[in-house]
Amino acid sequence: MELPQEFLKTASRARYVMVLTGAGISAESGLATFRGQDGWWRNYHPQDLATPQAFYKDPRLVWEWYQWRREQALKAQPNPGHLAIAVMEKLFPEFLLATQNVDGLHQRAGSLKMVELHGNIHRSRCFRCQKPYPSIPNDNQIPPRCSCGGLLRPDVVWFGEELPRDVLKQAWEAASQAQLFFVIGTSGLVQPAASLPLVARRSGAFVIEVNPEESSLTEMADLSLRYKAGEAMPSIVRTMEKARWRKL
Ligand code: BJW
Ligand code: ZN
Repeated sequence: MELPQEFLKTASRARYVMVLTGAGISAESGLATFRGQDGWWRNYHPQDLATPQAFYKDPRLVWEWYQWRREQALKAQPNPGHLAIAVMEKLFPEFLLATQNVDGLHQRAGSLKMVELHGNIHRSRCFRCQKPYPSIPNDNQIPPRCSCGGLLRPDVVWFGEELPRDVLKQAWEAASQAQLFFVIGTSGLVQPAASLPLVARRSGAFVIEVNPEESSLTEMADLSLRYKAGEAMPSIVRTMEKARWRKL
């Protein structure tokens, strides 16, 4: 893959690097995306599954959807895209991965410098008192119950809900400092995550997109690579590593 000189030069000198990922990075691990041909929102309405109102109306349906996805995520393996990002964090003094994914695959690939913007499917919390549960309790009831009697919900961020404040603050700060910003496998339609590359671009970052399809962020990116993440990322990371040795 030919990478332009301007990108290589930025990559060879950058101190601050940020990566935003979306469902597309886990597609090659066999997990469905949201939008697009085989995406969840092809057959389901987001408002029936990914809102607090949906859970209030039919907690069992929502819980079972997440239960199924939890099982799929546990069966899945991190792919070369996840693994390359875990390597990338070692190349730069300041690095942050902000993922919109809830599947836990980045952590399993070894990423440490990361935040989860939309929570994590493997944790739960009480819908009534907000008590956090670091895992999914073994309970015969669907959904399981909190010690207060309330229903447990997955610890994810649904439409209309605020993202965890500390997480968003950290991501916003990293975006405004980034010199190089990767947008990988996201349609860039969901806010506020989709604003992070714009914040970075406004502060002078070089923005590079990796996505086999055009996205709503394509237009603002300095470079768009029409590849699958698992195909492109290992070679991009290797090239950046060499460029840093040589210090172009
Ligand atoms: C590949 C590939 C391969 C395929 N390699 N690529 C401003 C304007 C308009 C609306 C809003 C606004 N601000 C807020 C809103 C409302 C709303 C919103 O953004 N709506 C828009 C959709 C219109 N946002 C919110 O409600 C957010 N909350 C909020 O703003 O709160 C404000 C508030 C403040 C104070 C008090 C209270 C509230 C919350 C958003 C939460 C999103 N939640 C979900 C579910 C999470 C849990 C779960 O997983 O079930 O997050 S929805 C879903 O979309 C999920 C994803 O993280 C998110 C983004 O999707 P993503 O990752 O981009 O996936 P896809 O499928 O869209 O794209 C996949 C891409 O991969 C495609 O481009 C493919 O081509 C590509 N691809 N294979 C690389 N191999
Ligand atoms: Zn409770």
